Amino acid sequence: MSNKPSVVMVGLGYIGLPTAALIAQNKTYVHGVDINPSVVETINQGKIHIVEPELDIAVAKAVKEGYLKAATTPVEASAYLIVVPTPFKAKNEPDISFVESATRAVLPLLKEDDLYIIESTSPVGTTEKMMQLIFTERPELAGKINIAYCPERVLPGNVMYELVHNDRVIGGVDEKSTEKALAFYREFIKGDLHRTNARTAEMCKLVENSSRDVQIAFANELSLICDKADINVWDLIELANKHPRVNILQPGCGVGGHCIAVDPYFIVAEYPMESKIIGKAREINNYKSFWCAEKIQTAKLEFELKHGHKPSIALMGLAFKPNIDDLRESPAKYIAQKVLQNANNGEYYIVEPNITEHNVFKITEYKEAVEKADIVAFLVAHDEFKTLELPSDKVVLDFCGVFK
Ligand code: SAJ
Repeated sequence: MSNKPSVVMVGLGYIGLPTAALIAQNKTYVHGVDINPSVVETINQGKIHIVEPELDIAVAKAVKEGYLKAATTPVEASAYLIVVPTPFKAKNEPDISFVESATRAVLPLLKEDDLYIIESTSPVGTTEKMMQLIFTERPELAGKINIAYCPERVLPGNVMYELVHNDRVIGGVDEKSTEKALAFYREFIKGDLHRTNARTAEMCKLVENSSRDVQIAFANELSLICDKADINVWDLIELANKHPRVNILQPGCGVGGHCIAVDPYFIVAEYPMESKIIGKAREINNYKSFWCAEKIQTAKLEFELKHGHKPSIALMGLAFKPNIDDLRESPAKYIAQKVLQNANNGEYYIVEPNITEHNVFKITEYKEAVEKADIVAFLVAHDEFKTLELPSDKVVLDFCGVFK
């Protein structure tokens, strides 16, 4: 068997690396590309630079058996996958410059019949734009290569399972491209593969995450209303969800992570007049974090008025959601920063059981923090917190339903 790579994976991050490992597990040679030399070096040693269950084993095996190799530049292959970040610029506008530079890097290597797939979350029309770029630079390839968009939909923390078992939406720029991309994914994905065009596939990814954002915004809005109405929002939602066609999500400190708090802006930036609910949901979810910080501030002042001295405060959780160590775009982190800005010599205990240290926050063990603090504010519903026994003299602010 020749060990010529048949797949080039551009971008070895949270999605690119697991996907590369999965393809390599299938005994297909994968050449991974990343601009960061230390990432390349780590992977070539059979190690990983991100936290994701089971990924370490898969990468170690793929590298050891010679099916996965990393480098800073691409080589010739028959399929090219673009799995790079699409951040946003000022004014929440999507920035597709990484997709473009990844495309330019593989452009000289493309040949007739090759497959070029974008997986990066992208604004609608990006795949067509990249097709134009490819055909402008390589006019002899027009209509002769297969170009498609296929978003991933895996949940951080469960990536290795979901990559294989989730359904996928595959949209080519023409039917032949869709079929070729479908045949490619069928080799390693057990979920159903659904055919569409590139624009619909791009919008589908954005809509999935916007839908979740809008639903969480509804729950967060209810939490604000219930706070004024003196109603327990958790009880309310549980009761409303007894209706056979109602399924309200859970309120929290806001929405974090690299996906749900970002992707809706890709729609709003392009279609501002039409995407009223999607834009408003972003505002509500962002406001919820601000509101939580204000609530802590108010509790602090009330305590001082009542007791004549400043309270000590425990901030419970920094991650962007329960039971992970990922602090990216975390509302809890935002709240902690905001509260500490107004710290005014008060005593604070910052808790995050899933990390041991942080370059800004001094981390305190969670039981110790609860014991020492007068005010305990729950920002993330980590499992460890649920069994805590809280003495009745503590002021408890449960923003995320730890004790619902
Ligand atoms: N959250 C709530 N209330 C809820 C559910 C979530 O406040 O009822 C908050 C979480 O605490 C967190 C944020 O929402 O701050 C996002 O968490 P999440 O678990 O909903 O989603 P992510 O960001 O980990 O992953 C999402 C998933 N998308 C959907 O569920 C529609 C995942 O399938 C996508 O692959 C991923 O985004 C992505 O990469 O786009």
